[in-house]
Amino acid sequence: MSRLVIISNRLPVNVTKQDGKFGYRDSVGGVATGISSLTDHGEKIWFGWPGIPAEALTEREKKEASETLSQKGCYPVFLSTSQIDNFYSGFCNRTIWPLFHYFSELSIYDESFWQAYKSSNQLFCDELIKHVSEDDFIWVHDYQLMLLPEMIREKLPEAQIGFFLHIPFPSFEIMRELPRRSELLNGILGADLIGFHEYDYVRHFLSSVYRICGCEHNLSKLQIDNRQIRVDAFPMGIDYEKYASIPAKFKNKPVEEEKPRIILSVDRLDYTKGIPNRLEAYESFLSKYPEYHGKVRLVMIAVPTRTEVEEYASLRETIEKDVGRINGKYSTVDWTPISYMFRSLPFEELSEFYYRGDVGLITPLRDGMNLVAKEFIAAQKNKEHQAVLILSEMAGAASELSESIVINPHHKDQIVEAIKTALDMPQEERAKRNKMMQGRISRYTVGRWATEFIVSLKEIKKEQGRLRTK
Ligand code: ADQ
Repeated sequence: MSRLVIISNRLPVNVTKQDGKFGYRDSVGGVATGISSLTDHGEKIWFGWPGIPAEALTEREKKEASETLSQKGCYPVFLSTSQIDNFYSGFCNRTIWPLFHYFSELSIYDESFWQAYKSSNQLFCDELIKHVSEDDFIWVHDYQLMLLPEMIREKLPEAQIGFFLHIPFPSFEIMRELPRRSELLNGILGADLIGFHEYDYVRHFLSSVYRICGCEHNLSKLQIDNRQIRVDAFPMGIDYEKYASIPAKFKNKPVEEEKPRIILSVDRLDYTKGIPNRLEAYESFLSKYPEYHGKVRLVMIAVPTRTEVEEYASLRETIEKDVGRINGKYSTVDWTPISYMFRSLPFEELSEFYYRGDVGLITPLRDGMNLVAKEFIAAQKNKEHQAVLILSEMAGAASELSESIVINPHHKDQIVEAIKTALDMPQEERAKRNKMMQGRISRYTVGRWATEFIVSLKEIKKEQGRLRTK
């Protein structure tokens, strides 16, 4: 019986070691939730880095951790400290991440980063090959593993391989800047099914493949060496019920209109998320509409991320200075205009903020999808006082959440007016807009996303079988 094999940079289990003792903590992100709802596709196994540097473990300890993890269907790929620095913090987060989000001025190309990227992808491949066969369905995730589909194909020519990119795929004009562009594209083209969140990313990918590798496409199909490849959009959803059922938990707490009303923002502290732009617009709003002083509060929750990369540390400083300046300028004894939290919140706390928010302010400069926007809208289900979502057109989610107030994050005055419009929007209008968006995101959940991807991968296998027997 074929199995479903997932490969991502991180395993859904985090391994820690303290005083010689191992700890295993599940970190169930969106992908793991989607995969867990795939009940009809046989056994599922997962490959990824368990979050601990290889040097922290002896050979015996690695064996012990591997045995424990394999009971959870997880197979660890142990990355060394140098691979974590040059592969993960280097090529992944200082070369690819900024470039694919259109921050080309921040993208650094360093030959040692590239070598580490290749050798790390090879390490994932070597681990995988020990455990899988050509009967399995292999699903590779994200920008850290773009060379992997081709590497697996070399070892298992008949394997069914899917690849999904969670970040934007940039236009050819950006992609052409990358010194290793053709190696990366050929790496991805080792897959049979290539998925993106949005049609725009599909279009960009096909155009780069044509202009850089010379491969023509027919709609969403490509033919390489007698192998047909499908490229398509699979917009990732959320576990809708988990967020839609939030209000039940707060039933006993009277949630009349909050005083002051809450403008909520939640993201990783990343330069792609447009946090300084958001603060600048909020400051401008306070200056233009003084009648809202004391009546609104921006609650900004930023999760620490990639703190070892310089740009993230300096961004944090900028944000903290901005928050301090705005609070210094406008605070009174009874009112602080911004509450800023620099930490990750457990689901219970995060959901309380989603529930209490009056306006969701999500302003990324680029974002593959942005699941926070969908979670916020789902959390409005069954709530008496509906909130309004303000969403950047640069987030993949904007095409499914078109009833939100869609803004250009570079247009400060537009954000200012959007905040005013959101605060003044009548209840019926809020409810009408949210209902339409909830309808859409409740149908296209993360479970459906995973199912459609895997079913498409299986269809391609059948199709290829037919082509071969013709
Ligand atoms: P991210 O850039 O991390 O993901 P996003 O999709 O918005 O962006 O968030 C992922 C998850 O993080 C959400 O489920 C959210 O609840 C959680 N989260 C955010 N802030 C939190 C906090 N303070 N505390 C606890 N949890 C928090 C990347 C891409 C996105 C794409 C996803 C999925 O950059 O564009 O949507 O992958 O493909």
